Amino acid sequence: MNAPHPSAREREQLYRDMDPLNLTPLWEVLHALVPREPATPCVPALWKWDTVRPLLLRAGAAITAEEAVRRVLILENPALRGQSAITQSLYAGLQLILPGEVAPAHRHTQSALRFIVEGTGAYTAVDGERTSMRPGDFIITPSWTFHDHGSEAEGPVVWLDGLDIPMIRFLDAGFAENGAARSQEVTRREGTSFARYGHNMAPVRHDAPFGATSPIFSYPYERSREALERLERDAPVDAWDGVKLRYVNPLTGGSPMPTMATFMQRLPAGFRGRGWRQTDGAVYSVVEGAAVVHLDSPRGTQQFEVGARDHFVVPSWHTARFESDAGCVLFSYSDRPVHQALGIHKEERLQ
Ligand code: 1HN
Repeated sequence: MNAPHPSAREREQLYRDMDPLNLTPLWEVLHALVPREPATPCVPALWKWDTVRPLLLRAGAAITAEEAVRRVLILENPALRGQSAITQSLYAGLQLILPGEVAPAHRHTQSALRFIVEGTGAYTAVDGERTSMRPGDFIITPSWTFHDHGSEAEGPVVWLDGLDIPMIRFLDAGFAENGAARSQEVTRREGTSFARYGHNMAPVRHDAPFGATSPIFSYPYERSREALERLERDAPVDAWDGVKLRYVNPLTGGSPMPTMATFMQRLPAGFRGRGWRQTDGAVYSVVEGAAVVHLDSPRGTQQFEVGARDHFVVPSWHTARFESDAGCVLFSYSDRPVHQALGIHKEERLQ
């Protein structure tokens, strides 16, 4: 090898001299700091229900909900192992609760969503009000509200937990505390919040009880499904998304949680979607039916064949396209509200 150019040798000495002072030259890292376009380290990933479910049930035999506090298998992005993250900003896990169990009350700064995957008859209690869980229901735990879960079901109940854990960790802004009792005392009958806020009406003299988070804890699948079915029948189908609706905070029209947006969409039978990409990486739970997800990025092309209760992640700025022969319903969540609050959200739809 040739001897380094004098200026190169000088530079290396300069770097060595500044290093102990915790100084480093910007020009060596500038390109990576300000990429021409998003270059996420996250990779697409798929968790098939058939392979995850037996492990969840084994976890049910290995530890009680009480001992685990939350009996969850974390869906870790293969490129972010050890970070409890499915994207750079989002956490995802599958939680199991068995008949008679209680996951004890606590609260934390992190916002959580639950999307029910299997089983009926478990409940979550938020701020003294219980909500029953049914497959396809989308349920919210607002930041800093006490919550506990319990099950009076016949069999296992599993839901997807979506939290903004990596985001709150990044901001070093997390607090948590345990509740005084294992299960919260019930102070409002089930359905009270839904009656107050869930019918395109709102109490005349109530402020937002949970600040920036929706006052509705549960968005039942029955209603989302009905809306999607009607729109598939009676309105134009979008060439990229099929029929896609976003869940809203009824008091603001914005996302149900300040850090996470949630969506449900229906791909009609025979759907051949066009490609799109967006800056918000998204986590998907397949509710019904089956689809093929085509993914493209500079790293390559992939296809996921997905069916009911499978989970997958579409990272930031990866081009995705959906196809479905039999029809499919997809739930998804992302950090889009944060992108929008910062004025940096970007979406491209390919023709
Ligand atoms: C949590 O509180 C729940 O309440 C689930 O069910 C998953 C992951 C990390 C931190 C808190 C729950 C969680 C969590």
